[in-house]
Amino acid sequence: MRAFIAIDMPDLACDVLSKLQSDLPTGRLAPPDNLHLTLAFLGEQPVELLEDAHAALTTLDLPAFDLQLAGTDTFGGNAPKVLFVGAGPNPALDRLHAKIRSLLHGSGLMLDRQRFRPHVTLARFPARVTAPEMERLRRWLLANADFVAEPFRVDHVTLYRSEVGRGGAVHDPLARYMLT
Ligand code: 3AM
Repeated sequence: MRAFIAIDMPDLACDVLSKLQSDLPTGRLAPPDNLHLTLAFLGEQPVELLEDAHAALTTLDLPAFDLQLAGTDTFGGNAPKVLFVGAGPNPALDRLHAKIRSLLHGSGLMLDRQRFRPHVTLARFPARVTAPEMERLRRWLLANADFVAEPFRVDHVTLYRSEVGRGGAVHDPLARYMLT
């Protein structure tokens, strides 16, 4: 089963992000139901291992905190793959990320070593983005570089199953872990 752990976007954040998406000049938009901030991508794993990970995650014992989405950027440099909204510096978010990784490692799940770049993906791009599209994207990024959302409370994280099909990924929540 392909799985990941993420922070869900509350309705208000979804509305703001959908509005940002609405004037995006190019790219395949992430559906509103799929908007999330990934904390850990577990990849394809045997169900037994995911059950162990779930048991470990039930011991998650961290406080709820506020999260502010801010800024827009792309991954992929000159060949952008993903357009996203970032998050301002947030030690509580970093602690949550580190704790989840450590719980997953403790349960036997090996994760890729990657720098944590907290983000909410708004759109994905095909392998080839044409020059006019790139120019429109550049303008959009300039116009939205100072984007700042209202902070919202993060009081849980969600374990998702991700099924990749022809129409994109479908995310099914499997379990929720509360922050107190
Ligand atoms: O948070 P986003 O939507 O950017 O890109 C995938 C998505 O991230 C990412 O996991 C999230 C839920 O699918 N993802 C997919 N394959 C990945 C991989 N091999 C990956 N992240 C890291 N390594």
